[in-house]
Amino acid sequence: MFFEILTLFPESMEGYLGASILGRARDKGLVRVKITNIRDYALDKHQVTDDRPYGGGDGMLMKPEPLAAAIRQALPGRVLLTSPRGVPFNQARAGSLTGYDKVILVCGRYEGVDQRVIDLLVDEEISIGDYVLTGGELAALAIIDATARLIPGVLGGEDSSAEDSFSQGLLEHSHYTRPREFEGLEVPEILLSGDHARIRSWRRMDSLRTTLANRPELLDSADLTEEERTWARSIGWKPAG
Ligand code: 4GO
Repeated sequence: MFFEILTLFPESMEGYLGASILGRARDKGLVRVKITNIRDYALDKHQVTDDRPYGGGDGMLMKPEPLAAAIRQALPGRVLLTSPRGVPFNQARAGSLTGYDKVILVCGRYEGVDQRVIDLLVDEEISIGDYVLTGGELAALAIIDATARLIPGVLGGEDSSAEDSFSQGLLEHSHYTRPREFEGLEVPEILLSGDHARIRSWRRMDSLRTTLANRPELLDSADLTEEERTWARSIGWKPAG
């Protein structure tokens, strides 16, 4: 899969993309990343990329011509703009993006981009959460990271992402490694038992418990057995509707 990032701050991206799992995925040729400096497409002598908003107001906008030229040279591909106005990014959207050969990520700066570039060239505006960043770069990295790790071969195991948080509609169960006792806290006995059926059911209950505590709304759309629903109610879940 090929990601092309359009940014005014190319130097901010390479460190993260070159490290660890993503770096190895690139070395293996499973993921290709190109970082394009939008400023290279500003054709005036001073390579201006910003301008003042029509209608007034604070701050500057990305002017349309350099941005449109940068996007057009990257086509064909699925064009995403990272923006707090976008549709929420989630695990399902990451999964859908793996269906494209090329994803072009436009990183906004200043107060945002001229709407006509969005109307003409952007396929979807995506938000990584309800907060405002100084630029779209971190959001683009999050989208690339979440998507790339779903590509077969990028993570270690055969199907290493299958038990992630969200992939079953619930948050993931807790994890423990050695030592058996750490600062007075013991690893749950069941995990040492070697009884895989009981371990599976402990993990499922832990997952339900954590989801109820942190993201109770997820339980309403999770695929739960009648037994699990009864148990979740017994620990305080109040189903919606
Ligand atoms: C994306 C971009 C937040 C997100 C951004 C987000 N802030 N929640 N900032 O995905 C236009 C100029 C947007 C800075 C950019």
